[in-house]
Amino acid sequence: MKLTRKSNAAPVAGKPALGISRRQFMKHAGIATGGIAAASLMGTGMMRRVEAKEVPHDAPIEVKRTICSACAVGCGLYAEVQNGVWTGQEPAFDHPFNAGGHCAKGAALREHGHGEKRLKYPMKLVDGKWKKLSWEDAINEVGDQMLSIRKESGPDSVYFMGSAKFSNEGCYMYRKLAAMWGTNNVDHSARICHSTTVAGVANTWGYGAQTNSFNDIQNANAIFLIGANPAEAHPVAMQHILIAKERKHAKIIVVDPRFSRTAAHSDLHCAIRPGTDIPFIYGMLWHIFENGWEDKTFIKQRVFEMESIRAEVKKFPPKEVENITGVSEVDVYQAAKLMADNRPGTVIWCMGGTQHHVGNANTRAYCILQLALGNMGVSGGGTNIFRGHDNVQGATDLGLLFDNLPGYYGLTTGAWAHWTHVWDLDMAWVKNRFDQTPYLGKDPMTTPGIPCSRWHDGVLEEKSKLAQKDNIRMAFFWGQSVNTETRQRDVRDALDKMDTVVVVDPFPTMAGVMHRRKNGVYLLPAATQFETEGSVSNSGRSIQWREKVIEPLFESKTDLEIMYRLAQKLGIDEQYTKRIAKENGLLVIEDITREINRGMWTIGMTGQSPERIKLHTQNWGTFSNKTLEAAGGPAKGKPMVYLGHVGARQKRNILVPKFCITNQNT
Ligand SMILES: Nc1nc2c(c(=O)[nH]1)N[C@H]1C(S)=C(S)[C@@H](COP(=O)(O)OP(=O)(O)OC[C@H]3O[C@@H](n4cnc5c(=O)[nH]c(N)nc54)[C@H](O)[C@@H]3O)O[C@H]1N2
Ligand SMILES: Nc1nc2c(c(=O)[nH]1)N[C@H]1C(S)=C(S)[C@@H](COP(=O)(O)OP(=O)(O)OC[C@H]3O[C@@H](n4cnc5c(=O)[nH]c(N)nc54)[C@H](O)[C@@H]3O)O[C@H]1N2
Ligand code: SF4
Ligand SMILES: [Mo]
Repeated sequence: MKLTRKSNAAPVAGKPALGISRRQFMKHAGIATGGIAAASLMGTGMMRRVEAKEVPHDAPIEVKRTICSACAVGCGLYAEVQNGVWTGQEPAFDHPFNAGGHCAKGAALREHGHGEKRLKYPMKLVDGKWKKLSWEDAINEVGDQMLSIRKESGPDSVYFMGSAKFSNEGCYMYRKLAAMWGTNNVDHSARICHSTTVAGVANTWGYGAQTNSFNDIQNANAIFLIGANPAEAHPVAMQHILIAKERKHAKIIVVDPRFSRTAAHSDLHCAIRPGTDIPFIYGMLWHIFENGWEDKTFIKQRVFEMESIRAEVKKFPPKEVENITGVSEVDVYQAAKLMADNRPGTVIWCMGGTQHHVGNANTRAYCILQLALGNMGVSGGGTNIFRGHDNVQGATDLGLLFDNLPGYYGLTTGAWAHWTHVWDLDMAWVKNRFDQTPYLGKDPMTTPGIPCSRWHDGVLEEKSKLAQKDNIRMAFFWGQSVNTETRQRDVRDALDKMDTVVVVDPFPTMAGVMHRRKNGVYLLPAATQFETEGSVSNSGRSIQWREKVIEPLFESKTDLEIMYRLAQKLGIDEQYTKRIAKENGLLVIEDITREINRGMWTIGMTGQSPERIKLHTQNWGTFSNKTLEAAGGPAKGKPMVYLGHVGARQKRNILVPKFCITNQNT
């Protein structure tokens, strides 16, 4: 059946179009490269012929292994492709994380491959109207605009908003692109998500990441969730929590102002007043110390400064805690006792803990609770911080941040020298890419850029107050939108004021439309991660490979291709890709993974070769759902590829904290 139509009306649900229902249309046809008319952004004059690919019923099914992109659990799924069209999907029954489970978000993944709302080709806003343009013109115009702003205002006047939706390779190359353009004005959504955790936990454990794996939660006897609602936000992680409840009778304590869907599964729900997490934790510690429930041996052997905490906790007796948090003495006591009686216990937090002006301190308080109970460095214990986007762990690890280079190397001259060496470049060349004049006494290359939560201040603030030559005049919104930020009026004013706005996204996001501009907005269609391949790090630090499911839809291009084309236009492609091979004019993704491995010594991301990651992905079924260790097959005896300190506990992917000073495990 060949489907071709001229009408601009999309088939309506349930109503026959072309003699078939929309459901049949989607099921049997799918949409392939070439385009379907979009009823969304384009005027009717811009509608194009629909060219849906023919998929006979008996077309052979090719099965691709990919990873859900909707949250950081990293569930595996089998994508079914017929004749180049993504026609079906199954949750992977043999995947060690999800074991055939999927949530509603994961079940809807194939939507990415339908293309109904996708951006189809490069467009720009001209006198209030969207105009189609070729990729060549788009790259030329955007690049020329960058170069002219660079000449007048310096490299810091271009902002690189990046994405936790990129693959590891995409994150790394985006950070590198900003570095080689000569700016630290690059960031992504971790800033408004878990950056408080990353800093707080790095202060405590040495590396800001979830310490154990999702699967290891099955080994916990107590599960303490504070400011997290995985029943809705990380549903497959909730499965591991419920397994612990069912098999081990693990006690579940939920500390949340709301009676959430997660709280509905709890043994104890403490409805604290929002923002009172620290007094609540100190209230628990008060009972722990008062009753001698702390792990004295653990503290003696492995914890510094618990005496200072003990002194501080004295200021939080039950009446005071009830007064601040609104939770009764009985409930706070009960929370402490359940954790003390059911060790090892794990502590889980998410946005209810991080999105506060004291978010950093919140995360440190949660860690202190675990140190007092001796719940660290053990299976079933740990601080299990559920990250948000599918690759927010990877994006953070790979330094897609305004104050870091990949691997948390910071921005010192030594850190730059390290990465310049990895890139096989001359340090003077990289340094020269940056503005040469110090601003407010600071050297631009070693000065943190502007965070993604405040990029608009870089546009609107008086320029004499900025540690850069001029205001931000142009920004890329590359896989991160602006509706997710606070201070929306400032965001809109900033979008209005800039010379140029460039959205690089599979969808025409809010950044493309919430301004009041008539000109100077570009929409560049990015392919999703299902139209390319690469590695992705889940919240538990496991690294997996996504196979390419389908070719980029419509005229979209992969993030890496767009970055490479831009680098070519800017005349920095040779340096940008010096150690990376090219095939058919595109970067060899595995070479990027190899380059990452050459530089990431700090967090042990040095043995994660593309071959090893692919091997593990090809053999999901051999890894245990409980320990993540392969029971047989080519990876027999090995844990699933993951990041972090290597120690005796590596089989269950447990990060052995630096804070613990014994040499027992490391
Ligand atoms: N369906 C869906 N799933 C998602 C996402 C999505 O957009 N949709 N986004 C993903 C991302 S990026 C993230 S970061 C995660 C977020 O995942 P979660 O953080 O688990 O979800 P939230 O609903 O943001 O917040 C969790 C809980 O914090 C509580 N809370 C609010 N204030 C406080 C407080 O002061 N103290 C305490 N203790 N609790 C408080 C709220 O009542 C809420 O129940 O979800 C991921 N999964
Ligand atoms: N009011 C409110 N604001 C919030 C939050 C909240 O709970 N409430 N949560 C905060 C949190 S925790 C977070 S993490 C942030 C999230 O902030 P954002 O990251 O801005 O959130 P998303 O809307 O998921 O944006 C991701 C974008 O990436 C695009 N995308 C998907 N795949 C790809 C790809 O392969 N390539 C490219 N180039 N783009 C891709 C998507 O189309 C989408 O536009 O929001 C924060 N802001
Ligand atoms: S839990 Fe997360 S990764 Fe798993 S299917 Fe749901 S959204 Fe996807
Ligand atoms: Mo997030």
